Amino acid sequence: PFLLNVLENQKFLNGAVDTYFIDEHPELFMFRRSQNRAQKILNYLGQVLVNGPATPLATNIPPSDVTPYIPPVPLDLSAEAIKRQELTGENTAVQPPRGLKQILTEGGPEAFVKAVRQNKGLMLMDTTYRDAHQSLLATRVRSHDLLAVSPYVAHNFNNLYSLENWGGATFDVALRFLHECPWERLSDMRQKIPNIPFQMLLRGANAVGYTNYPDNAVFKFCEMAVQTGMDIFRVFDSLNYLPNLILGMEAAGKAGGVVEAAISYTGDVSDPNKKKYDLKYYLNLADELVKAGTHVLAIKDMAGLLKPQAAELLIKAIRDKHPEVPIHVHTHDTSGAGVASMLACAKAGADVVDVAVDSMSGLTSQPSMGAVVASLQGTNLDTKIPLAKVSEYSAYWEQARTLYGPFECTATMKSGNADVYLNEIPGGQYTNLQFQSFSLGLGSQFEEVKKAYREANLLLGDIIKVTPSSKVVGDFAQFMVQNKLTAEEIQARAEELSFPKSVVEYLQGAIGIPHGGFPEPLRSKVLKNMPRIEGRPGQELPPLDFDKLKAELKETYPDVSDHDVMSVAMYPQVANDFFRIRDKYGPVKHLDTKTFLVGPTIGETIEVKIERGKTLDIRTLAVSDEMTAAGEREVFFELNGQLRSVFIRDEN
Ligand code: 3PY
Ligand code: ZN
Repeated sequence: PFLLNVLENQKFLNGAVDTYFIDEHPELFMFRRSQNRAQKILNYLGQVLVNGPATPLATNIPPSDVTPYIPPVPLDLSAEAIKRQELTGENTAVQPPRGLKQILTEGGPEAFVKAVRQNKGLMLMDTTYRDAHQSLLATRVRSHDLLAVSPYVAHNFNNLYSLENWGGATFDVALRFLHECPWERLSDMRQKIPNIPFQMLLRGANAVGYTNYPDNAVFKFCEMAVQTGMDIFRVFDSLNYLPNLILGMEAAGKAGGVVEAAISYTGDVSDPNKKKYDLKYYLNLADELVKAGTHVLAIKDMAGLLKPQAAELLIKAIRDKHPEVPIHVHTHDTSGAGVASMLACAKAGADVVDVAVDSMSGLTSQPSMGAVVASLQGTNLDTKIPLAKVSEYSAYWEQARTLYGPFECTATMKSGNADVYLNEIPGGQYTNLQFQSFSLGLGSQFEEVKKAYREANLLLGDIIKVTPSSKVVGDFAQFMVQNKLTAEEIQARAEELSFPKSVVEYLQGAIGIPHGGFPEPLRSKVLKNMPRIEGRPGQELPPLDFDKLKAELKETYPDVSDHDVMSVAMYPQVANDFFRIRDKYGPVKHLDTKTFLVGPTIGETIEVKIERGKTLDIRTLAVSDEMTAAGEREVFFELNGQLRSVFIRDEN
């Protein structure tokens, strides 16, 4: 077994030991070699210095030079803690106050649900760690910056219903662009935040990907997520297709998680002219999800279409019908009406609403935490979260956000826009489409794409639009704009046009069956004799053989973990690329964000804390002008005072 030294032994670090423990565990004072991690990090820095960013940057806004101020937490000043501090060189904080996580651990989902229903004020989920940066910063926020403020969150936001910090696009982006392991992120956050329930977004049968996985993969994924620290699973399906939803719910429930089945919201329940998604449709879906055993019912307003009067109507109706079930509402602030809508939800009987900390809120992100907290202060819905703490937390993110200039949506997005009620584009996709149009140098194209998005949606029969069905509509819209095709032309020429792959697969039934069925005659014209999938797409897939997959991976990566195997199950190519980068460059997640993105500057000294008590001081000295015969440049560093150099192939 792996023996833990003083820097790693949790029992020791928590102070739950006496002098006998130290005498009986000599390994506490054994230290392994640093496994060449320092050399690998130097290779990474050299690579970025010689060849430029190792992850694509999206805007020309550079990352700032700021070191965000981390608000402090109360320290443990007991004699044992001080002794520990002398040994490890690190302070220990006092235990953060109790939160709903403890109730969940002690009494399971039933006790959790009861506590949420009995709570008098409005509860909040903080999306800052997931949806907020997925919507504003292309999901690029790194573990480094999430973990830095995590102790503060644990100590000051123990009243939260949950912290949304995993799932959605974060899994893919962590591996693909941030070169860090999403599982490590989860367990690191858990260590720092032991008292607030963690929440993730699970794309039903699509787990954290864009396609269907074999059922056993979804089940095992949820099981591992719970083992690694996840608590609440918001399960949705991009078409509200029940068989897909129920599969995700079963997987989350069997894993021991809190099941939060989500109804994806579109249209406008308060508009009598919009008949396809009316109150009856949503109430019926709510009944089905409650019947299927959901612990919590979520309304997932991914595009921010739930206006205050619609919110009141919908939430009241569900509240009356299901008095026992907590209601949790998610929205995006794209139009600017988010705060008003969430207040309306709270008044109509919702237990929990989603907010992002002020400096990470608004636009296509969630409504502002501070605005909701302040609006309810002194009322019977008071959140009991101190506004001053929200502001301190916000100040951290205001600074940390400047590190992500290369991914800032505000490079193009300057304000909210109520045209979302017309085009119904989900928050994250809205930012992406705007960005794509502007990067083609065609700002005006965004207006066309938004109009085409609306038409494409209608051509497909007015569907629910969220990952991955939103991609189908988005691809269709871009196809229309690029080929200058109107809706009438599409209908007339459907047999001869070559449609985007995602549209064809959607019509084949690859992601499920939409409410009201597929559009005819469009479907028949497009598919002709192509095969059609009947029923739940994933049910035909053979189970994934995890043992075999692990054995295969071990041939190339002898140290591969079960987490790694699951990453491969979700994203085969992306995960393999990540393993290669990890082998070559080591734990780059420990680099500060500016250095990770654009590398150090010559003459600069950076600190890289690669584990508790082990810090590398790296000073970048020079990059040689000369190239070797092999086409390499030598990059010189001072590592903890010693001269070191690496040879990097010049790829320019
Ligand atoms: C995701 O699937 O990542 C979403 O955020 C959908 O709203
Ligand atoms: Zn969202």
